[in-house]
Amino acid sequence: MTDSTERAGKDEKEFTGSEILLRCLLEEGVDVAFGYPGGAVLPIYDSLYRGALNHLLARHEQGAIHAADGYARATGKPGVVIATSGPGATNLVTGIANAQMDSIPLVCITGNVAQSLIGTDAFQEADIVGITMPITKHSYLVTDVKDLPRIVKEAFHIASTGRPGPVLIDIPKDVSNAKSTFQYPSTVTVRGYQPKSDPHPLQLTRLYQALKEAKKPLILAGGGVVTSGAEKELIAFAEKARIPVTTTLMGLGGFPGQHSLWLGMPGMHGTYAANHALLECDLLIGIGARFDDRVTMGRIDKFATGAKIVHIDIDPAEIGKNLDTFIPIVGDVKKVLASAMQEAPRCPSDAWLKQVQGWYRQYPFRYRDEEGVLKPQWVIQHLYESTGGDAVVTTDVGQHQMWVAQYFPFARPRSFITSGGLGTMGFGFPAALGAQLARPGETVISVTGDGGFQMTCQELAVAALSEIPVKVAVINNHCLGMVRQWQEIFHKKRYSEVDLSGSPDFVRLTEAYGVKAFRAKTREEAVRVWKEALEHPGPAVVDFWVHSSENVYPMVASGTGLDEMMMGDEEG
Ligand SMILES: Cc1ncc(C[n+]2csc(CCOP(=O)(O)OP(=O)(O)O)c2C)c(N)n1
Repeated sequence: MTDSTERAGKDEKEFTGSEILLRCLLEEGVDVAFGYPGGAVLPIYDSLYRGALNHLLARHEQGAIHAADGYARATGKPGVVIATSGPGATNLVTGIANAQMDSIPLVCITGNVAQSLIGTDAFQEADIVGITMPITKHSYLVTDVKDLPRIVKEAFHIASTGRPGPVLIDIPKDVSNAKSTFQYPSTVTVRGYQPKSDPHPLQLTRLYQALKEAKKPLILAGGGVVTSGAEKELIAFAEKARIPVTTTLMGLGGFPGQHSLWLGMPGMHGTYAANHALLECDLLIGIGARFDDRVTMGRIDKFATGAKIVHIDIDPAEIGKNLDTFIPIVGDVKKVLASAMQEAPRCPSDAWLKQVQGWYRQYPFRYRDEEGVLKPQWVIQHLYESTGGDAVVTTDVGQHQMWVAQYFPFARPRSFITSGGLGTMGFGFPAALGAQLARPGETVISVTGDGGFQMTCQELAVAALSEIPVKVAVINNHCLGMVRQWQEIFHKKRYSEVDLSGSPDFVRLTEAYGVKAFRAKTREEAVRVWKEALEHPGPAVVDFWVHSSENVYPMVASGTGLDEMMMGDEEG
């Protein structure tokens, strides 16, 4: 890729590469960066010394990148992370892959050894551009300080346009020390990169024709709806054409969980209504969704077999990747739906709507309520009721993540922040810190497992020091719940390495960081301490000791059809 940039103003004064980088970040309107220093980024950190840019010192680079990711998901703006060469850079790898899988805009800045040392196995040298090539949207190794402004401009542009994703900028130490004048480009053009946002009118006409013919239409809305800010257009389109909507894990909040057309989440732990609608629909409109195996179970032969597939996505590579597509519509979901809602005909779907809404009412999520037992599902319901649903919720990965998806009906986009594609334990808590910084006046709750919390709980130091008032709800079942569940169901209860005995006392651990902590073992305690935690002006952790052998239901096993749902304890 090369540039064609217009220069804005000329300033003959010379700056070091690291000062130029700082100026570029400020030009981009970056209001917070997350990171961790080291030898190769000493010049960059020196330029941050005067505090022109708000920087948060994480306690691990993985914490820094997940925080930047949480910031990006909460705002839609690129998150920025800075790490040193070698181990600092490799500690970012999980976070980069995580952002790539969920199409999250990040600009990841790494230092590298001086160019004269590259390739010599120098101290703390790692080929981070090579390592992350398959998990970034784009990456740069800066070889000349004069290229830095153009590269930063391009990096923010690429990260945040089209299908967003992480962009890496690797800056050797000699480049950050070298001097040059500074001019920030006012425009950016990257050859070979022109994401198409307007849909082809012919494909839209085909869609309208298909809508006229469909008796059992269904919308499958994914994270692309949230990314493109298309929630209003989606509501208008679904209401006008009278089509029920199921939202994937990444799409939750992209369509209101209280809307009468909503059928809940589909797939492995989805609703009966959504899964059966997928089985029976005659027109399936995938919108910013990628038909992944947590929705299809990898059984394309059993998935929406009677349906014509319409696929709307900004990324042409997604179309036809998993399913044969009858009507491909490449474009920005918001623009596509804005056109479609004007002209879409009303589907002849009354009987179908009655049927799917009946399923939704008849088969709600259920769990066995037992006297004196603190159930994790009840805790999630309580988090919802105590906030009136008015909160940004992040999760980690595991059972608690699925219970949040099931029992916390999100009304707004960007209010549910979760690691959908990579399924990264350790994501949720630092992501909540980034989200809270992005949305200071709002209640931000990090729902996490006792396993996942231990992967990044060192970031409690950041919460304490910067007084970030995140409320952490540890759904503590004393085990790696989701793995335990699979071992129970698929490995004849041969529980192997899922017992988390030896975990610290989370209350004392949290207090050691200077953060307020509570524990609840009963409902009464849960109600009382959660209220206190919410009212506490600073960060707080609540350790909910929940029933440890609870399973997430319904469940569809990988490799089986959506018609083979295990309904669980409350089977009816
Ligand atoms: C980094 C990472 N390692 C391993 C896994 C596999 N894994 C998925 S869920 C899970 C259990 C999570 O346990 P916990 O955090 O306690 O949450 P729970 O399922 O009990 O709610 C594991 C180990 C993962 N998703 N991420």
